[in-house]
Amino acid sequence: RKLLVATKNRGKAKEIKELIGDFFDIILTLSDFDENINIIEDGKTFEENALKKSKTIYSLYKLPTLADDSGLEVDALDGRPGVYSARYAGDNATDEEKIKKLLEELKNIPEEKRGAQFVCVLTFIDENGRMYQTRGVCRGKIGFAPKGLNGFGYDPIFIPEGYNATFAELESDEKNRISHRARAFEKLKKILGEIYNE
Ligand code: ITT
Repeated sequence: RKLLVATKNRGKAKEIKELIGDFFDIILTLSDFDENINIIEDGKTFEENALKKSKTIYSLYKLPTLADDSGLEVDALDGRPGVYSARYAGDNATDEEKIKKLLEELKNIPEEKRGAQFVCVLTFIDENGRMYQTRGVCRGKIGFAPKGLNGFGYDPIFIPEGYNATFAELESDEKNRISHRARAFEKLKKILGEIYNE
């Protein structure tokens, strides 16, 4: 069985492959099968954007399709950057530039007000065009300087609740036990188990 994953983000793609389990024999991401497609993510919610990405790819290929729309919601910024997390510092900005901009915006915010959460919404469309959506959240806080080399995106400044280390300081197995993406996958895997009777 084949799965198409509607993502161009390599950090995300790696985690998706680690988290999805044994339901699919072949997992392809956009860089494998459609590297030039450009899906405009203009939705106001993670749900809208994940649906748009998965629908676009499903309608072209009619194969099981998964999309992940995710982002970081910072309490002191009323939930920003949220759905704009990828483009927060401009369209072609690096992760380092995004992190720098966020730390600058939060420079006068004390530790107790630096709460934040990562959100991940997964949309799966099966071979018959049925759509399923799950959401996972991971609470934590924003550190004062980037730490760690693992992961991607905002991982070097996100300290998950109950830890004294950033996501980028955790081993990928550990992040994959507690992350927003892990939680969304726990729910999705129950659904996949029912669909595919495993
Ligand atoms: P695709 O749409 O191609 O999947 P993208 O990077 O544009 O890739 P999103 O629109 O969902 O994906 O943006 C999510 C952004 O939120 C992503 O670029 C990261 O900066 C951030 N993000 C999401 N999950 C993250 C995680 O687990 N760790 C760190 N940053 C994360």
